[in-house]
Amino acid sequence: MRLIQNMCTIAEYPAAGSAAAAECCLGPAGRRLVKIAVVGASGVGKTALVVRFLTKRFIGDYERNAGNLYTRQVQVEGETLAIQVQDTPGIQAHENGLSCNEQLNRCIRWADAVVIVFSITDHKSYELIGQLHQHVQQLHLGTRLPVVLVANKADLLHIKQVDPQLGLQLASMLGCSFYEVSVSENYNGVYNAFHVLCKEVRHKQQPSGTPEKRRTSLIPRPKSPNMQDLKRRHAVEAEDRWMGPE
Ligand SMILES: Nc1nc2c(ncn2[C@@H]2O[C@H](COP(=O)(O)OP(=O)(O)OP(=O)(O)O)[C@@H](O)[C@H]2O)c(=O)[nH]1
Ligand SMILES: [Mg+2]
Repeated sequence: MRLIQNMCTIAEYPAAGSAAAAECCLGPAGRRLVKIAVVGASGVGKTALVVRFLTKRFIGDYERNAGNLYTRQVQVEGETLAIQVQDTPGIQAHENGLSCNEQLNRCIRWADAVVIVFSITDHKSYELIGQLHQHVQQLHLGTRLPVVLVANKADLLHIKQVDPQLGLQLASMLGCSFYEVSVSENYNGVYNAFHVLCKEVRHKQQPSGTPEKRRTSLIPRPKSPNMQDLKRRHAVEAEDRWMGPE
């Protein structure tokens, strides 16, 4: 996947049912659009992750609870896609459930794929993953939503509260991909997490061997004679001509 420069920031993601949301599958210039929401507890590095993915840079100090929508073009498997990444405010777990307001729910419903982030330095952020994953799935009932679980701050092993191995186990239990990353120190893991999501969405939107593809391969093409055919035909015709008079 290759990122194409020219990022723009939009203050609000389109509300469900709005004209912008209706264009859900097509981005600028009619490109296939992939919409990704990044969710997780407060302070786990959601904004840092999004900024790192889009700019390759780690700044270290980010606006808290930012809810920006970033638009960018990316290349995935040879196709240029329009990608929208929605950063979200931190979620907290309460006794009676998660603190997901309607705006956040709208954002999760809007998304084609979700990145769920926790920090290995914050056990509470890990504890709410199960509930959060369930909540995300409930908002997408009837579809298999591509989800990636990201364990961030891998550079802070000396103050870890969660063994990254637990993240891997949890991801396989939830049936999603898992990436242990350090947004501050390593770009590759961040890139891979988004790349795998874009690929999954792309395959979901256009599964390989779609009727369109199969139809073209099933239509018998008129055979154009190759050189050997032509030589053979020419030889037979010459023979016929030569044999003819006899
Ligand atoms: N050491 C280290 N610090 C990180 C890493 N990722 C993020 N941080 C720091 O963690 C803090 C929180 O990062 P944010 O990106 O603001 O976290 P957030 O999840 O967006 O937080 P909210 O918007 O408040 O929900 C910042 O001080 C970041 O610099 C990392 O991989 N390693
Ligand atoms: Mg943030």
